[in-house]
Amino acid sequence: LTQKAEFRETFMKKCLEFPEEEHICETIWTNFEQAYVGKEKCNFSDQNYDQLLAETPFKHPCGKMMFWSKTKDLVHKFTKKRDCFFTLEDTLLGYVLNGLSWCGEKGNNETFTENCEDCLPNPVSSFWKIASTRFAQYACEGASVMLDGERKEPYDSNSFFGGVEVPNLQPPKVKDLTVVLVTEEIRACTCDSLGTLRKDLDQRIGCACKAVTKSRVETCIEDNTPCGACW
Ligand code: N1C
Repeated sequence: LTQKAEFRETFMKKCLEFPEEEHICETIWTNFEQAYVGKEKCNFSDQNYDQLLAETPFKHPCGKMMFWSKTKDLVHKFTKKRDCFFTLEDTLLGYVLNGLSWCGEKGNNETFTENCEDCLPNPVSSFWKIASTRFAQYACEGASVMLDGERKEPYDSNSFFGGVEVPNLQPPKVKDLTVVLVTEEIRACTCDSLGTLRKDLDQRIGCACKAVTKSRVETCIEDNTPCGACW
């Protein structure tokens, strides 16, 4: 199997798991491929994904969004099989492309899955940048973010969350942000103590911080604690 055939199989298998109809996955694959095939992997433009994103609109409730930064495994364990929060990886494209790496090359129609991310912007970084932008723009009402309270700077203005998603939250559509700060020990937290978050977030968007221990979140995952009852 060529890298492309193997990559296509992975893509289709994950797409069908979602669960989508076969012809929809075929269409998405075609749009996905045309974004990067035959193009140089370096200096990649976000606009290459416009068609793909236009053909694959978000369908989850805009008032149940969960962002994250440096809490990838925990947040996905938490949102999985729950309908109270949706991360980008709980949407079709985010689910399919999470953990994958892809790029093309000028002059041929191959797909490569290695060394795709050794220059910036590349097809992978561009995808997460544009997908995160659109994901944040789609948010409404109350949004949440899970941050790692054990880091020196749980909120990093240079992360995808701080640099791309926070500036793309649209007030007055988005009313407030709940920060779920995951810690080892029980403690208090405020949005003002999270670096430049309060400054980076539009003044019209309210902000509340809730500290919750990692073991509490793990218990909520195990017990399938209902929405809103974990913190
Ligand atoms: O830089 P980050 O986290 O703050 O980005 C996370 C933020 C989330 O809210 C997502 O909506 O941005 C979105 N996002 C993804 O959904 C995603 N899936 C996989 C951003 N990045 C994503 N990845 C990969 O993880 C991607 O390759 C990028 O480089 C990392 C970012 O993880 P992070 O630094 O923990």
